[in-house]
Amino acid sequence: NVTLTIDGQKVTVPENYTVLEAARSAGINIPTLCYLKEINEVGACRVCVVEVEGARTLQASCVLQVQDGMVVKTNTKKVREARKAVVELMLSNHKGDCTTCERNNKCELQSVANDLGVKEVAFEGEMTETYEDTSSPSVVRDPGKCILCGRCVSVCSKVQNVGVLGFTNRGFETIVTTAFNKDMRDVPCINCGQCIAACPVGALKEKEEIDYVWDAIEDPNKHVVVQTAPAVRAALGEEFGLPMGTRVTGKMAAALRRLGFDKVFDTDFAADLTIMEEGHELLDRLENGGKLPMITSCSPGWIKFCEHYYPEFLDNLSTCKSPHQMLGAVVKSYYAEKNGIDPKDIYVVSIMPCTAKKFESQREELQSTGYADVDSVLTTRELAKMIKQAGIDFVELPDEDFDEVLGESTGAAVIFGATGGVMEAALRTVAEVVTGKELEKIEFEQVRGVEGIKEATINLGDKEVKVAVAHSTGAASKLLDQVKSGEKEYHFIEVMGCSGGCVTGGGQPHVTMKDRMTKDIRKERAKALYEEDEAKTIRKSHENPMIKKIYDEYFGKPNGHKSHELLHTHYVK
Ligand code: HC1
Ligand code: SF4
Repeated sequence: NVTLTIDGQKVTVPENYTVLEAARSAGINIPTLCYLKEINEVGACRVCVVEVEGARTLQASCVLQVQDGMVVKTNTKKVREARKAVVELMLSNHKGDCTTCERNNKCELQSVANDLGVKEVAFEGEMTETYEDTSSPSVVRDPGKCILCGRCVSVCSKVQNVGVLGFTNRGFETIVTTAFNKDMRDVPCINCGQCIAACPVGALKEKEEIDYVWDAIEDPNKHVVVQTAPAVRAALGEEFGLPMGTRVTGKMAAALRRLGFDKVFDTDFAADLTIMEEGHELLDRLENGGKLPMITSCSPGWIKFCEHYYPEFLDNLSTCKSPHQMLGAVVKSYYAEKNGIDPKDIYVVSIMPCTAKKFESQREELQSTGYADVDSVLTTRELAKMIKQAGIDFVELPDEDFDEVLGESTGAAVIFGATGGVMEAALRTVAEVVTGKELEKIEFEQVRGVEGIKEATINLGDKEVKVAVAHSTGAASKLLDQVKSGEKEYHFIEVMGCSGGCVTGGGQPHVTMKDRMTKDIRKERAKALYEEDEAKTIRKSHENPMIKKIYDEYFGKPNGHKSHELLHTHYVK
């Protein structure tokens, strides 16, 4: 440990701390903009400058290592003026349409400017010429709002190992863009939206689909069905001021009904269905010499990453569609037939924590009934906007249930939203199918938690099955490189495109810098899902009575003919 003095206060912290972290631990808030813990620590924006005794110039506290005996001042006239000047300069080249901006009231630039008491834009004049790129089905870029912090660039390259964003030009002309300034649609972006989550301002946002959904709801000829992903219930409450990790499943169902959806279903039902299909697919591959390791296929960012960067693993992907696509296909077949509704009149909306799901829903491979399985995908943030537009007092809503049959799910399904969850859910079912015996303990703790790559060896009767779990496509690259080189061997791998799994998907509520400093968002939100799992009476997918019913009435058996037609697909690049 080292002891330093910050604003006259003695502070003792671990020696690997920066001055910024030391100050925060002492309750002193130094503003930041370009700083993103462990991802973008570059000291570029200089909004976090402090005075250090003995140093001639102001120092960026986010990259300044603490030293024993250091004397730091964070609140002098010199510091305040320097910070203000930095922000004024940024504002002078920033499209300041705050009231109509996506990030109004959730913008880090706005709040830093406010906190510093910036009252006017000092250097108004010419602005860098830019245009909004709306070509991608998932991510919209507006460089006119970009403050060149580089957070998106670092996330895309360091965490996701994609690297389609970078700085171009010099000086005043500098912008963040793609190589050769190509449209987002034309670069190998995987649509994960992690750049959106990292952006402090409104320069990156999802492609909004709210108006299509309102139109469908208003259309008397449309039967509009909505489904919600596991991870949405763990984060939606944050948009209405509830603490991170508050589970709002019941209020969410109530809100959706009040918005006017005809049926409120749960993607979790289809997560159980996925486990039935994927579990049996794994057993079939193990027993009949199929392609191994089998790799999960529910995360569309990961699928696109595999197509672009690891095409040699395409045959390793499970042929299962992702759960929400399965549910869409089931709604437009089984549900349509049972209720005498023409599938052409059904409009399926998926509420997802993910921006890549927007791209996925438009894929040609995913239209098994002759219609798109899913018609619109809204992020958690977009759902919150609809609820606000409708004037619904979310916090005061009662808890309601999902609608019958396609709303019934188990604890195994809800943990899909956290890294390791699909693996654990699959193991709960596969273990019991193989051994014919009930598991004594259904929790597989080895695959839980936020470590980048997790491994376990599971005994299934007389078989030993080696499994691995990776989250973020960066971690997936490391794992796949080891598999490719023969260094590691597995039977079954779960990959989720985002670090932490769906709970921290690119469509989830934005998190303030203060919360980022003090909490691990991944853990807080995952906790809500594991709680819901524990609260469920049925916690294994194969025991879901409605899953049994749908196999009896419609699909026959897992991986049967009808399943293949509706629930499986093939990705060929
Ligand atoms: Fe996910 Fe999935 S878990 S991919 O992370 O398999 O988005 O939540 O809905 O489809 O069920 C996302 C979450 C989600 C699918 C399921
Ligand atoms: Fe990179 Fe993902 Fe953003 Fe695409 S969506 S630019 S892959 S971080």
